[in-house]
Amino acid sequence: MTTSASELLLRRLNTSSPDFEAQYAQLFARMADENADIDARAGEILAAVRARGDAAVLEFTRRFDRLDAPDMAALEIAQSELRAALSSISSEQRQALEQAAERVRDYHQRQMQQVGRSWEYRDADGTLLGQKVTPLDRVGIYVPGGKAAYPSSVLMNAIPAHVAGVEDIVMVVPTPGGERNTLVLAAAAVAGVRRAFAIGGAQAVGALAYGTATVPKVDKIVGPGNAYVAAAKRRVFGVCGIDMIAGPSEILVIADGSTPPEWVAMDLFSQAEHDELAQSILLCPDAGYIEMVATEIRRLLPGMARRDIIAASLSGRGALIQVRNLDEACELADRIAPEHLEVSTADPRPIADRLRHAGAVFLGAYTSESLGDYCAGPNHVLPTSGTARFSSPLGVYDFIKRTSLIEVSHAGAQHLGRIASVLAHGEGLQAHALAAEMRLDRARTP
Ligand code: HSO
Ligand code: ZN
Repeated sequence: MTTSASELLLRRLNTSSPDFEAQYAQLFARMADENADIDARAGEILAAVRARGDAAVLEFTRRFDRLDAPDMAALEIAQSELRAALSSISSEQRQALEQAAERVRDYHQRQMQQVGRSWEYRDADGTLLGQKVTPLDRVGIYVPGGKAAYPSSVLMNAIPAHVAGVEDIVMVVPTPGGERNTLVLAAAAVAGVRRAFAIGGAQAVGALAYGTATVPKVDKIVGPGNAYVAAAKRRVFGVCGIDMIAGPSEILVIADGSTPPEWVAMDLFSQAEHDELAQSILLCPDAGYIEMVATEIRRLLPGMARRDIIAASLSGRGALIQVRNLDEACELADRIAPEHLEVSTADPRPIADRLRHAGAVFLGAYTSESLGDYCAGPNHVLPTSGTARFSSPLGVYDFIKRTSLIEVSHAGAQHLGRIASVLAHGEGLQAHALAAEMRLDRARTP
C-alpha cells in the first residue's frame, strides 16, 4: 500500500471519548498471523536444504535472487572482500561505523560484566554449588538484503556475540542479482564477522540450522528478515536457538509540550519511514500541542524522501492520542508495551521510572530514538508488537548459556541423601533412591 503525502490521514484519539476503547482496539488489531502459504513454502525450502544441502541452496538462490553461482564457494564473501569494503568507503563513513561500534561494544561489555560471570558458593555442609557461563560456539547472523539492508544492524547483532566470546560468527546476506552492499560488508569487517555468504531467505536459515558441505551449522540464528525468514526461524527453533521474531518498528512518544513540536514530528517520521506497517504514536495531555505537532507533520512531510512510506505508515497505523494527564499516558504506554518509548518531557526521569513495559526508553528532548538506532550504545534489536511485556533487547545474554555445577561433600551426601531418598520413593523411582542411599554412611547395599 502506498499513500501519497497529500492523502495523509492523521488519526486523533482521545481517552475521554466514549468510543476510545473501540478505536484503540482497531489501532492495535494485530496484523493477520503470517500467511499459512508462506509457512508451508518455508517448510518445503527447509526440507530441501536439509536433504540436499548446497545444491538446494544454490537452486533457490538462482530462483529467488537471480544469482547463478557455479558452486557455494562462489557465494562465500572472503575476509579480504570484507576488509576491502571497509577500505573503500569514505573516511567519514568508516569513522562513523567505528565510533558507533566502539560505543556499542562498551555498552555490551558492561552487560557482560553483569551477566557473563560464573559464580559459586559452598553451603553449610561444604557442598559446592555454582553456575558456569560459557559462550555459544557458533552463531549465524541474518542480514536482510532488500529495503532494510542496515549496516547498523550488522553491528547490533554481531558485536554482542563477539563481546560474549562467540568465536565463530557467520553472516548471511541475500544479494539479489549479485549486488553486494559495501556498507554492510564494511560493518561486518568492523564487527568481527568470521565468515559471510551471499545467500538469504528460508534457504539461508536452513543452511545455517542444518549445515551444508560449505555453510557451517550454527548454534543460534539471530537477526531480522522477511516473512519467509521469520517462518523459517520459527520452524528451525529447537534444531538451533533463535533470538526473536521481529515485527515492524514502533515508536511511542509521551510529550508534555516542552519539546519543540518539529522534533517530535521528526521522531514519529523516523520510525514511520522504515516501513508502511511501522507504527508511530504520540500521547500528550495538551490538545494545543497535539495540533502543533500535527501542523509540523503536514509542513515537514512533503520534504521527506520517503514521504509516501511515512504517509502510509502514519495513515494506516499512526495516531495522536490526547490523554487526561501524564499518569494516564504511563498507564497507556505500559499497556501498549512499545518497542521504543520516548519520554519527551521536562522532567522525564520520574515518568521513566514508573514505566515497565518497553524495549527501550529514551529520556528527555535531546534523546531522539535515532541516536539509539545508531550509536548511543544499547542494542537496537528490540521486542516489537507488545512482546516487551515478556522479552528484552538483544544482548550478550543471547549469546551465552549457563551450566549448573554441584559438588556434594561427605556431609552433604548424608543430609541431601535422606531428602532425595524420600522424594525418590514418593516418585516410585527405586534407582534414584538407592543412588542416594548407597552414599549414606551406614549404607544398606541391595
Ligand atoms: N529502528 C530500527 C533500527 C534501525 N534504524 C536501523 C535505523 N537503522 C529498529 O529498532
Ligand atoms: Zn530506526
